[in-house]
Amino acid sequence: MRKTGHALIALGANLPLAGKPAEATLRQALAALAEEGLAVSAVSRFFATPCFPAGAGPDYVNAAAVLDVGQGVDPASILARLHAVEARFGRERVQRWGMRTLDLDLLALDDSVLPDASVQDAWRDLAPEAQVMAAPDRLILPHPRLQDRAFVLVPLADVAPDWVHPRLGLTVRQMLQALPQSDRDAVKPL
Ligand code: A4P
Ligand code: MG
Repeated sequence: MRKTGHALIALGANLPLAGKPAEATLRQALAALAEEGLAVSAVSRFFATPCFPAGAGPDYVNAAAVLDVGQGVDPASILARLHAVEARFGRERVQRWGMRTLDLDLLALDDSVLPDASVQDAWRDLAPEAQVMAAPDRLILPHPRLQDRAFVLVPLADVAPDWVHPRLGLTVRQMLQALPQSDRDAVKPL
């Protein structure tokens, strides 16, 4: 039995929606999560971050949040509700890593490793060339790219600095410390 139910999520947007800036979309999305039964217990600052891959579009606004999801919740149902909120805010999956009005990723659910340790490890260790080509067709937890990305880890450090990656044994703070200083410096509070 899982004792707690805390989901960590990443929010990102790099296109305006209905004439309003990405920042406004993130605020509306946080309110919409509550309507989906996902109680938001902490929200990071909002950050301006350079688009990855560089040149693929405008800068992003990124944030992270903690959701209280209760005991024994089905992780797939959390992702489904994140997708429902994305759909409400006009997310269109045109191109992988493409521009979007709202992207919500499930970063972690407590110390869950899904679907199992070897599959999580394989996705996490994917070569950069392969990352562009391949997208998982099932839920992978923790999110396979979270340890690589300052635009995820800097906001996450606001709300869950001591969360330990169940496969790497590192805290958010330690994963962030392992990134190049230039990556961290490029993530600027709005
Ligand atoms: N999927 C599996 N595991 C997960 C998980 N833990 N969380 C599946 C979310 N989704 C998960 O995701 C692709 C597939 O992965 C889905 O079928 C989902 O069920 P997606 O959200 O549909 O597609 P995507 O967002 O285009 O791809 P992906 O892999 O989520 O891209 P990323 O990694 O989210 O990158 N630059 C900056 N500065 N800031 C950003 O936020 N975001 C991206 C998107 C690119 N560049 C960015 C940013
Ligand atoms: Mg995504």
